[in-house]
Amino acid sequence: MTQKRNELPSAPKQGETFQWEHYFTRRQFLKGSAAVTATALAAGGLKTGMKMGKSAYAADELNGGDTIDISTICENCVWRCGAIAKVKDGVLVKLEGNPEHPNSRGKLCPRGNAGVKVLYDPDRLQFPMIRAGERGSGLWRRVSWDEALQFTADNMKRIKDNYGPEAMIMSSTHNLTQPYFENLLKAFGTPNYGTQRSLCFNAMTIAFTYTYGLAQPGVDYDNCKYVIYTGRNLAEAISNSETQQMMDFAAKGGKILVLDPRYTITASKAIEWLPIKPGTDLAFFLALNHVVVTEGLYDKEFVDKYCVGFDKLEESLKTYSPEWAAQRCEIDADIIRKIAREFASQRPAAVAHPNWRTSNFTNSFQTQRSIAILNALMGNWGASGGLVAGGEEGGAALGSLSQPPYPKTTAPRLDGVPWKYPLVPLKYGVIQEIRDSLLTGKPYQGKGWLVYRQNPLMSIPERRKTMTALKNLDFLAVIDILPNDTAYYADVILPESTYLERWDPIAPAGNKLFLRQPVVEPLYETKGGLMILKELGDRLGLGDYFPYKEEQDIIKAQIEPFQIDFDELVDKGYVELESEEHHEIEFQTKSGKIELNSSLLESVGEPGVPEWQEPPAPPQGKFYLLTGKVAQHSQFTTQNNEWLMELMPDNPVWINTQVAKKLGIKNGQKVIIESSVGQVIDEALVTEAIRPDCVFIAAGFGHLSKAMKVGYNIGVSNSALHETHTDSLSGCQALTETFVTVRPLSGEDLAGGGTA
Ligand SMILES: Nc1nc2c(c(=O)[nH]1)N[C@H]1C(S)=C(S)[C@@H](COP(=O)(O)OP(=O)(O)OC[C@H]3O[C@@H](n4cnc5c(=O)[nH]c(N)nc54)[C@H](O)[C@@H]3O)O[C@H]1N2
Ligand SMILES: Nc1nc2c(c(=O)[nH]1)N[C@H]1C(S)=C(S)[C@@H](COP(=O)(O)OP(=O)(O)OC[C@H]3O[C@@H](n4cnc5c(=O)[nH]c(N)nc54)[C@H](O)[C@@H]3O)O[C@H]1N2
Ligand code: SF4
Ligand SMILES: [Mo]
Repeated sequence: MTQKRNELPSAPKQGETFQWEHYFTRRQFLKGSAAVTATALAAGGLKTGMKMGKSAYAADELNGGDTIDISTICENCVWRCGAIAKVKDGVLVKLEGNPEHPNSRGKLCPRGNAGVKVLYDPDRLQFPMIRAGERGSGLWRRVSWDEALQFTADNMKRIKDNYGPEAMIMSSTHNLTQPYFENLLKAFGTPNYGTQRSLCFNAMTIAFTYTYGLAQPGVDYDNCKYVIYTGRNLAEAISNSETQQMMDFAAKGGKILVLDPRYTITASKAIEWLPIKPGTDLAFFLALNHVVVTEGLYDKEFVDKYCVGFDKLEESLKTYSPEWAAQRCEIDADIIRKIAREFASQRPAAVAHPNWRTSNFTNSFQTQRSIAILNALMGNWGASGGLVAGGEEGGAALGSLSQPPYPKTTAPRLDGVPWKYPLVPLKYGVIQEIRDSLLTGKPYQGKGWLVYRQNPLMSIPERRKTMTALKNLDFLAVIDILPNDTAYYADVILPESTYLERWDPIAPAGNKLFLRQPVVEPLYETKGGLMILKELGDRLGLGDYFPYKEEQDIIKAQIEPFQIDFDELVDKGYVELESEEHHEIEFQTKSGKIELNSSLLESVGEPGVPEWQEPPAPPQGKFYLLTGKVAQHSQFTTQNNEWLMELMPDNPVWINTQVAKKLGIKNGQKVIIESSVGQVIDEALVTEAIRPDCVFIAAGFGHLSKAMKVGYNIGVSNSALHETHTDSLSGCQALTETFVTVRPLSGEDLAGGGTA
């Protein structure tokens, strides 16, 4: 393949070996790159206290006015908002929200706006490469696509021939091409599939599935009167449309109660913020349910008609009085009683939000069960102002290309699903167990790992352990857009085109079908994921499972049942289908009803109704380590985005004012934070906005990849501190069960210091 004209003169030639971090200097790139505007960023729907800085160069580029609009879909997080790309002379100058898309409602969040910088990041992956030195040495050889794909296929075949297909692990975080990634792993014949879900929402989705038969209900905000968020921080952990709905709800005086040990921006929108003791939300909800049931405040008619197991629930709740709960969650019994009464008085327009990343404690699953049950007691399902079907559920049945059936796999899964985790769905998995299996060799030794759109080295707790596990592998391949940390330690890297340069499968949203399409010509030697997977499949002898020549073949097959004109779809970016008819209430549980008492839990020897599980608490002198999202960054990926790094350049550790005083720690001072598995040095952010027994470090920073020149070694990684705790029922990791010490950094520490 010939070199593209947009390559830097310093880029290695094909076949050349190079030291990664020595290439692609930033200054050179900026001169020749697209002009971008910082006002694009400021157009975001949220106020983030942003500064205008060096990215304001060429800010008047838009003034010419002769841009064209192309509709596509954002990929800077999993919410996938509709976006309008403003393109001038083949250069993307600005991204805006598509008013027709229900997830963006016309606005992009700061990360969505900064998508321009994803496309024009000089550090992004530019061509396929194969490792040419020790793992992690940064020595690589630039190769052709043919060589990289053949190398990947040969290694996968070698592993299959020598150890069976199950020795090959494949993992991916939710994305539009994921069904084709799953296609590859099923056709290849490995059961070992890892997703981000056990690091994220397993507790919530599994609890709601076994209660309602539905994983992720939404909220009818327009008619709702009262919402309780439990560690859900919508104002910063953004789900664009729902964040907007929450803000509107707050503005019109809707009652919001936030339970969070930290004063988040969401808490600042609430009428009541309760800095609950970490891990005790279960006690709080058991007590709410107790009051609602013992005082007869629940919707009896709804419960009789749609629920099973009320008697067992009633019996089990007897002991969980507000006084009992107050001793555990450190919220006054009177307040708990008052909240229960006020909340129930608004039913059915009263919602205990299902939340999202509920991976805090091993009792989070039972907390979520109690939350699901409280909603059932409010009779709010499908009611005005209550819970509604949403999230991953429903949607139009898209067409597909026909392909052969998959081979049968008989090997047990490395992650223990279902033999150790009988309740965890196969498509969720327990990825941290896969990592652990690589260290124990049990139930057998995994040999290869193909990672797609994921950064397990940063996102799985106990980073040092993950690093050892990766080094144990015979073969590690990564498909990404950035030189992420996992890629830096890989054997081969397959560079995907960014979401602004490629076609992906259709993304349904409400009753519309949206299209992701290239808004500019792909830069460099990158390819869309659908083509990478197909070409890999072809080389593995699995071509029949990828019966398409180009991405559009898939899209055309998907829209085939609806008689939609492809060109119209491309032009407009979406098509609207007829609204679906309203269906009768139907619960996809074993009993066909809402299971207050879960027969499924009983069938695996667990109590059918939630019981109190005492969470671990830090010993004297240690703190709960809280983690979470910030509005300016996405997970472990945007810390190389210059615009977003200007908004939030690092992640200081929050520590309570009184505690800091006692420990002799001043704001901005360097402190050393230590857990049983690692140690980091960070700056202290001394604040009243956190409980005295907690510290908080935002997720995402502290990158190990030297090829991410903006993000490398900036801030700290809390995955370096997190211990691995997993809930035996939902497989969800429990991040707040890590306890740390914090002390000022001394000269001695510096002599032997460093981060884990
Ligand atoms: N300490 C701590 N750990 C956590 C969390 C936390 O809050 N704190 N949060 C947890 C949660 S909720 C989750 S969901 C997980 C997330 O865990 P991961 O999914 O592992 O993390 P991401 O940073 O989202 O990884 C996304 C990767 O996809 C790449 N990428 C982005 N766009 C594309 C694309 O178009 N194509 C390709 N091929 N690659 C792309 C990015 O460059 C990045 O490398 O982490 C969990 N772990
Ligand atoms: N800007 C931005 N938005 C995002 C993301 C992003 O990376 N950036 N990621 C997306 C993803 S994948 C997800 S999963 C969601 C996550 O969305 P959320 O779950 O809403 O947010 P998090 O920030 O992960 O964690 C929320 C809070 O849990 C609190 N917490 C910790 N332990 C406890 C406890 O025991 N009890 C209570 N009540 N609270 C506790 C923490 O203090 C933190 O404020 O956000 C999504 N939206
Ligand atoms: S919430 Fe923000 S980052 Fe996520 S898809 Fe929407 S605009 Fe993009
Ligand atoms: Mo997540």
